[in-house]
Amino acid sequence: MKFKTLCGILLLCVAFSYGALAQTPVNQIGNVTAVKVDGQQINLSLNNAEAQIIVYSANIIRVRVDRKKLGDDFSYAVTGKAQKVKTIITQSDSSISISTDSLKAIVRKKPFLISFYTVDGKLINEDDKGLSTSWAGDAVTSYKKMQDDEHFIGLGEKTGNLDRKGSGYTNWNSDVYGYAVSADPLYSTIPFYMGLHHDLNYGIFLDNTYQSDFNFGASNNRFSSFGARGGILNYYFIYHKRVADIIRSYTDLTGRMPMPPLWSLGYQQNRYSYYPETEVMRIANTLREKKIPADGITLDIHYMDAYKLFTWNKDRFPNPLKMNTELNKLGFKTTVIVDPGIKVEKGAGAYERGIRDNVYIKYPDGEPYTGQVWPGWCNFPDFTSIKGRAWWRNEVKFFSESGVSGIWNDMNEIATWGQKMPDNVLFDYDGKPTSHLQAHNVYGLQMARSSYEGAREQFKERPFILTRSGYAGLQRYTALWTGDNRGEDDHMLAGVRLINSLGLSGVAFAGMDIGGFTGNPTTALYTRWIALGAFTPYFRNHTALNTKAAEPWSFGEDVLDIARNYISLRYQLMPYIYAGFYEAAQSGLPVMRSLAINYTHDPKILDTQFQNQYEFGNAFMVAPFESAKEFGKVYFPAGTWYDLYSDGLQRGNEEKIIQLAINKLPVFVKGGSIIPQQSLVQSTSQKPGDTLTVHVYKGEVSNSFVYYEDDGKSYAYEKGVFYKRQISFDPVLKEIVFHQIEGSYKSNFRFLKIALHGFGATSSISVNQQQKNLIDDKFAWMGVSNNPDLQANPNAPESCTIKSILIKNEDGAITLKY
Ligand code: NBV
Repeated sequence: MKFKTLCGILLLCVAFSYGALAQTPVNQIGNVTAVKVDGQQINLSLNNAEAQIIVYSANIIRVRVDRKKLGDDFSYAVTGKAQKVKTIITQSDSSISISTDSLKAIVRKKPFLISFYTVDGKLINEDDKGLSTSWAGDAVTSYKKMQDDEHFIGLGEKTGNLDRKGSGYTNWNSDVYGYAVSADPLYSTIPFYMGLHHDLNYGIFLDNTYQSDFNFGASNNRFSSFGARGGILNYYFIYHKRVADIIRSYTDLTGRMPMPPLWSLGYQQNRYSYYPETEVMRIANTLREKKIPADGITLDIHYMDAYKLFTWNKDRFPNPLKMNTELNKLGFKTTVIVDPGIKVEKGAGAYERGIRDNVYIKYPDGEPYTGQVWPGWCNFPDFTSIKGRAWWRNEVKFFSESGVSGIWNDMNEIATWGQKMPDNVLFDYDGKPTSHLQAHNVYGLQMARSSYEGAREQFKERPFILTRSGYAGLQRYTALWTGDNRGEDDHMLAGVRLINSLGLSGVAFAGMDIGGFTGNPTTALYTRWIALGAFTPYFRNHTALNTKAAEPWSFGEDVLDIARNYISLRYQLMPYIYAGFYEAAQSGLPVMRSLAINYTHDPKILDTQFQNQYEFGNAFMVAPFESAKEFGKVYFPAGTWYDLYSDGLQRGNEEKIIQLAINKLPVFVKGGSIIPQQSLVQSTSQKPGDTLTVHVYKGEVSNSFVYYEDDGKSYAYEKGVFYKRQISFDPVLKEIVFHQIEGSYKSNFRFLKIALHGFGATSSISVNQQQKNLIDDKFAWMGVSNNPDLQANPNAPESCTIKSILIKNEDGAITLKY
């Protein structure tokens, strides 16, 4: 071979291998090459990317990284603005240090690595030194070193264990009819989780709407990682000592729920589908006749004319306004289902208005995307566009004109037959046109937002909005339920974990189909599930087409008794539950709380045998078990615990095997708890009696409870028309104090009955310094003693003995000393 030819071949080989190198399958972020500090923000140039580190608040540091120039900021999730806080930024050749009063980040320059520390130097979280941040194709991933004994919780609507260690998850909103208890992904995306190790807790929120992937040491023993298949790496690192504060900061970023209408916390009766009108009225009347308190009736797709949105089937529902008004008189509110698919039908009102306003999502050639779903071939509104949302808000008028009070957003993943929406469908994305790949995971959120905003404009009272699909921040507009579960034991327990995980991820108002959507639960399972449902935030019984009847009277008299007991209990606890929702609206803390919130570093709570236990508000601990079990092992975390029914005392930090009975859901009350209870009503539209019973359970540590009332339906509370009062218990000072009232609303209750549990022989108490005698009382949370309307109920659990006193509910502070 000639020398020249040889050189040529050699050159070619070198060029080829360089080319291959330049396109290595994984591209690392590289070294920091330039640093520019701009107030609380640091702009970094890197070999292969650009980055920004932004101090968002004393406890939140945001990281943005892109291979291109970092563009404008836009988020459907984040509404919280960066705050001005004291920030100290120093630099050396090798690193940059960023400190606030609560958190410190160190950026190493060669290569780029970020680690987070407490102010006293404890390592909270760090990039994996070798892996850092990299791209594989368009997918960007941040790799964090797995710390010793690190555990992970949250990530929204995700199946699996409370402790996510060893698992990996994908976020791509999916319609998963009758899903398996291990299925992933489900319907919604909340890319926020918390890591726990060495008494340190942190949160990471990856705000990227492309398909995202999380790995918590699944098939690897080196790292936890998060990333997305497109877009930029954009995450918020949150540090606080307490999980509750991390959730507060996360909801500072993504918003909190508004106060729900009180009726939406009552029992909701549902099936796919109740029709015609006579059947709806039969259900409503039967609930009243059988004295099962209820507030909601939900209409599934058969209320529509051939499933066409914004229509009523006039044969089945000749006069919806009249029917809904009658239901209102009986104390029921109506919620109707909506799907995003608008039938393509020349001349049809809503469809034509959508064409006129140019609201439908389109292919790149300008043809609307047409997919098949219930009504046939449909177009789909672009809820990511201002005009799409405006059109929907206006269409929602149809429901206010029909006397509807709630909107249930279904199929908004988007679900179509075939479940394969093409990638090349275009969305406005609020003026930043993008493909389905980026818009998919926010479609449900934007639909729920449009329904909420429409209802807020059109409805006279606070609306109830429910969604199946969503993205981080959905709590600002809507409640969420966990879709098409099955009538099986492991679904009931998986549902508990799903709701708990949603609660850890900012969504306080969540529920599952009680009784299971597909299939038929056994009688025992149905009974257990409906009792449990009374201790979930959104309490709805729902079942699919072609399943057996699942109303509380469908499983025999005993089940009816038990269902009535627990639903009645929920209504008596309404003041307590409403206060729980107020707390969620104020701080983001969920109503249904994984034990990881209050007992974060007690290793037992992550143990799979105890992971389904949860707190409902701050007072109750619920221990759910499979329906066929006769005995169950309960873990009692630190503190003193009372059996709800007998007041039997139980020390904390102990495991105990308890006997299970079908008429008794295992529920325990934490020592120190304060629980307001009202008289039984059949609907939240009924006024309870004028005495509020306030239960106080003696405990070893002080506690306080924020009692809250408002009218339960208008927006007046936003202008201070509420009644709020802190109630505290102090075992050292031996006092119970009702503090000054805040707000201008007048309480429903003229009297307070103080019910003391576990106060032993105490026979008198001073009320604002006047000594009064206590009365010995028999008390049961449910059953005959609280419900004179009912015959003696053989399924009522036992009663206990308490001490009580009746006092006037005065506006000034009331101090009781025992
Ligand atoms: O609208 C019918 C159902 C509804 O009952 C269910 O709750 C949703 O999750 N919907 C799904 C449509 C498909 C059911 C096969």
